[in-house]
Amino acid sequence: MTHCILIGAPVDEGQRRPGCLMGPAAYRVAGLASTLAELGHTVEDRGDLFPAAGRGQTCANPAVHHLPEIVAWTEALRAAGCAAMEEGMPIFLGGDHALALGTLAGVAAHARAAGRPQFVLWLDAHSDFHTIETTGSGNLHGTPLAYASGRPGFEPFPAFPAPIPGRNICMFGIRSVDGPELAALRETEIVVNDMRVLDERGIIAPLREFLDRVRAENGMLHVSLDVDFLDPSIAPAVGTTVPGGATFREAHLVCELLHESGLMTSLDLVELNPFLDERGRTAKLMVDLVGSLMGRKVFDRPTRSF
Ligand code: NNH
Ligand code: MN
Ligand code: MN
Ligand code: MN
Repeated sequence: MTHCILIGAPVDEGQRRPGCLMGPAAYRVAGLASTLAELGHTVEDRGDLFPAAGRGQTCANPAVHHLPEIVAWTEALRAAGCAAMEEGMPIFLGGDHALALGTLAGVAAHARAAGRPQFVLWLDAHSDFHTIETTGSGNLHGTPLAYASGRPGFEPFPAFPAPIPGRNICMFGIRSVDGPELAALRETEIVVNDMRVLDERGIIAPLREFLDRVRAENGMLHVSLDVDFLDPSIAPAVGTTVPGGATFREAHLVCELLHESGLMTSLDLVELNPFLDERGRTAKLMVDLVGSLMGRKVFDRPTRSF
């Protein structure tokens, strides 16, 4: 039984397609709290965060937009995330992926205080490894992993607490990487399980390799689930669809294995844009996946030790 703390983060300024601000409401309508409660968990919904006003920060890259607003979100989510880690498992209801600048900072601050290493599983079509200097779109939802890795070029943001080493970061589902991201990723030890790797090796082996390391090092594990990890045919409600995503069965398998591992300590649900959905099907699928992450299974079987 887990104490699940729902934190709404209606961030919409990290990209240019309005609608992600409706994400937290859509998860609530789709039954997230009752899904968790039916699995035997306690649920505390802390409502939606409301960040302070932006303070006018600027940067050299003219493409970047809404920088002060995203800095304010980062500060608010860092504080809320770090505090929630003391009391249970935060589930951050996005909101676009810029919210992970704050959630990663919050969980990393908590892990540092707890003396445990932080690990990150990034389920996404995109690597989100731009700095605010390299982003060509200027959309800050493409930057959180670079910030969490301690890359320079985030001066307007608070310094990241205990930058996360590349070998503690694992990407899954990647199929869209920009040139500057690729060049920077090559210099890191981040494990990039792109779609080619998943086609060749499947889900289980690469995920076990990563989870074994989390367990061996007694790590905290933050999972960041971007809707565009999923194939657009099953999850249309996202502004940045990329063909060739995870299938229904692959996505559920990831979630089931994560649950079996017992290692996940915090979760982001990001990029859902309910304005683009079809009768709530993407919101419902995301809630269904959270069900698998938190223990729903078709049939009881002995839990295999990882
Ligand atoms: N790499 C692109 C950019 O920075 C796309 C990022 N979009 C995402 N990331 N949806 O998950 O603009
Ligand atoms: Mn703690
Ligand atoms: Mn993303
Ligand atoms: Mn993405």
